[in-house]
Amino acid sequence: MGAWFEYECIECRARWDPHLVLYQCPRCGGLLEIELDLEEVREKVDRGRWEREPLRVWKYRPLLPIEDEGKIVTLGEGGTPLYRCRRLEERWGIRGIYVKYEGANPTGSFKDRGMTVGVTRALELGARAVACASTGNTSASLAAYAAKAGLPCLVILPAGKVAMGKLAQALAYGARVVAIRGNFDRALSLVREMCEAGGAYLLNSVNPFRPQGQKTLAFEVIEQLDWRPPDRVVVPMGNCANIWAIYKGFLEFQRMDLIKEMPRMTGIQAEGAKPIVDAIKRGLDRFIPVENPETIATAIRIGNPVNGPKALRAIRNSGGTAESVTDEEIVEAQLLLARTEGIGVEPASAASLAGLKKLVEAGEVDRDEVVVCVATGNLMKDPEEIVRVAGAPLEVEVEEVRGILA
Ligand code: AN7
Repeated sequence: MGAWFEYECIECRARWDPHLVLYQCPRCGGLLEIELDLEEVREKVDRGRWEREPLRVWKYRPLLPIEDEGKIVTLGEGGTPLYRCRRLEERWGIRGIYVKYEGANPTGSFKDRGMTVGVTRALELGARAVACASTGNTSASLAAYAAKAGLPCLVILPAGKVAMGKLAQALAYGARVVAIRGNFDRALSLVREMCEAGGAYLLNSVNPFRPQGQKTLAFEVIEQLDWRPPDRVVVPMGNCANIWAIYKGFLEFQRMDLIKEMPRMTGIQAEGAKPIVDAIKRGLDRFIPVENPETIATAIRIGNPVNGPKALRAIRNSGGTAESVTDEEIVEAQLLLARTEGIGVEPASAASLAGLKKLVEAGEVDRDEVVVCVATGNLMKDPEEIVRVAGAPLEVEVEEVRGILA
């Protein structure tokens, strides 16, 4: 290998120069991945120094495929808490439940891990603008990092289906925001065509530099659990990059002999948008896209996940599984997590916890396992449904308050 990292096609295994701008394999059209020369990485890692450094994405610089440290665009992402949920463990009778709280990232979701690397790469490759399609969080994150980098940013959203908090973020950070009368899948194919025709650098997760940043979640979990991998990691799936990225992180640590066992990667989708869950349950090699995806968890309202083939590999290669949850189960888990553990997450994030509960009740997950649920985004992103379910506050005249509270 010439450089210490290259593109590799997950289908035909062809390798490509990482200085090209590629979003798919030029030979077969397959999804691309970044492969590192792990021997070279190993030489750069000083384990003793590593363990003393605080958690954050760029702590793992030797495993992050960028070339010019002077170009790094960072808002201080990563280093999110891993909460042990003892009250939930007791309630559900499970040995270990942890929540990796990605809502603590600079723009409130896990996307920041990928964008710090992706936007840095955009600068390295000389991009003059960046773009994405989004159900909300990707656009909020990209808009912030583009602002920090001084790059113009275009985002295409499904009209009326992006939570208010996320929309406000993209607008505040100065992105050019276009809403189409169509769903996310349509928005992505549009922006992809535009980027491939030249112009902007595409920062959806078909760009394999994004998952390279997101894989640091796995590294942090391993360190936070004192180098003992959990039995299972449960991840909500939309476009399906994150479950792959986390799997990839564990795989790299395994290949570097830093861990022995690979956690079982377990993906959760919403009932109305579950092409990957269907493929896993029916043992299919390919998934069948869902025409009109629908769920209250708008972040994962995606019917044709571009990274589906990667998700199927992550789940199958790690001995994991997949499950779907209803909107009711999602909201119930969201409230439960907030009320028993003090952790505020958005609906899509609560899908991981709702899925864990369902899998344990079905006997598919052993109560003796230690499980990490990934809480991908912050409660404050998408507060409307919660206010509706939890009930608006009681509104009274000033003089009436004492009477009510007495
Ligand atoms: C909170 O922002 O696709 O399976 O455009 O915002 O890696 O797609 C968001 C996805 C889970 C799913 N949880 O992750 C977008 C977008 C939250 C999310 C997912 C998303 P992937």
